[in-house]
Amino acid sequence: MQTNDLIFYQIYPKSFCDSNGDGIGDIRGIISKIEYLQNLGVNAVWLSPCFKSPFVDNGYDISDYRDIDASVGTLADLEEMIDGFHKAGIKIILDLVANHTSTAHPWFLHSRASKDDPYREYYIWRKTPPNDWQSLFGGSAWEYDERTGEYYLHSFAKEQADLNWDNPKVRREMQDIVRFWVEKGVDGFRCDVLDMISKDLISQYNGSGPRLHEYIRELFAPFYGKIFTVGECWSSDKQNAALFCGRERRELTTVFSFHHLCIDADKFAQKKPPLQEVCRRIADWQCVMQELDAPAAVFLGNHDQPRAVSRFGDDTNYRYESATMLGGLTLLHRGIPFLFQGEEWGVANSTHTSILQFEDVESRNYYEENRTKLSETELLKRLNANARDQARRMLPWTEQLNKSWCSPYTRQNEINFAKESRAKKSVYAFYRDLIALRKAEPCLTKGTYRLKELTNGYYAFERSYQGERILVACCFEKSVNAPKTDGFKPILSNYEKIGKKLYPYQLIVYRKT
Ligand code: TEU
Ligand code: CA
Repeated sequence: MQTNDLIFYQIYPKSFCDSNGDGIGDIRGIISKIEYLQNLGVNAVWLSPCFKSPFVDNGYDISDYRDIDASVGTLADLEEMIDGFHKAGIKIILDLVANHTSTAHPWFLHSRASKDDPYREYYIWRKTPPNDWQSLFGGSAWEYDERTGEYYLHSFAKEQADLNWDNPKVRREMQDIVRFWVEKGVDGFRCDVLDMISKDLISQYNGSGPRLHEYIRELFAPFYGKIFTVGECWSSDKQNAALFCGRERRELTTVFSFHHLCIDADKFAQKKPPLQEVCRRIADWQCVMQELDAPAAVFLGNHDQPRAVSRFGDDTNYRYESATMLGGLTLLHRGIPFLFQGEEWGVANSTHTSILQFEDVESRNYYEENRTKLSETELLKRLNANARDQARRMLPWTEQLNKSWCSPYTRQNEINFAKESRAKKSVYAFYRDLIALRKAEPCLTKGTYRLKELTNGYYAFERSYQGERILVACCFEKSVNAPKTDGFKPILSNYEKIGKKLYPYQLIVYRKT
């Protein structure tokens, strides 16, 4: 599959667009926005899970992989959506949650019923916990189940039981699910925590087990080269990137790597990361993937991250400038850009004043675990800055707050699509320009990447292809002297003025032929 020219847009179905006013985004809502996405210029969509689910982890706890949750629509709606995307020239990939199922999945109901059930070995049961692994959402990863007096492994919420991939039946089930959706016409998958499917229970670390690569290859073998696959692999680094993405490996199209988002180890306590360090890590990853001749997945946000403009930019004084500069980082690098819904309007974090306004299981657990250790003010500050809820609030299409399954976005009056689309100067308009530029310049889709300069004031990189060169300069928080640009002519900037200095969060794209 040709991947050079892909530009992805991630849709979080429950919060994207609500077509029937019940407060929950739905598939018919997505269908109604296909034209919007076409106008924006993206040509691929990643849809977060909308399968049958108790929604303990917002759909990442699946109870039926082949059906759609009634709260968001029907299978027929989804088929219509796939068709609609394809007619609009947009590829569509689904979320494949292979590491765990909901404990409401029939496999698990069988598995927990008795030790002799044929489904027992679908999950990971032990008489006593063989390690002290922690759930990523807090507490032990082992849950005691009274029915059979054993513990099962759950890397995430206790309602998300980890599958036993060492059981060949489980591997076959997952491959059948992949086949089911490929036959329905989907173009590929974003694979949830894929590097966790193989485990070594006596190791300290949950994931990256000894049979990981064998399982990935086996899962996609019948489809390799025909579908697009991006693995969410928190373990991916310089050393192992080749194992996931090396062409000869026949594993994945690309991986999401997270180094640039994990500068501070403590997720909730992290402060604004230095842009120089963020860009250094992006640049490093560009080089790693270029060396492999594989596309890098380029992104600054997703449904697990706070809003990029609030985290990396300045959503108060320079919201337009910083949101557009960050858009440049996502859309001008080598590889495949992934935009997260609302990013193209500069949607920022909102500020909430009570834990009840945070719905996410990770946020709630964090609050519970820390409420005796930290003050209420500190806890809310941390949640407002770093909770996943920030990415998951209903998308503000208009000024009006509509009914919403979660606590509403607090800046809707000021930041919304209606306003963005009316304004001459808007984040949205600039995103469209960036996307159009990317599509018009083979240098941006096919060109090589080179780090030109990285200082504590700005980042500059160059792309080049068949004698054409594009230079991108991104200024950080403060105005600094512009880099040398001999022979290059500016072709796009988020400021009208282009001078000897770069202004705060200024982005300038230059060309030389
Ligand atoms: O995320 C994996 C994951 O490791 C994150 O949950 C991460 O620990 C967290 O966001 C850090 O704050 C994937 C999905 O993207 C996420 O939405 C799911 O909750 C998780 O897997 C379980 O399926
Ligand atoms: Ca709805």
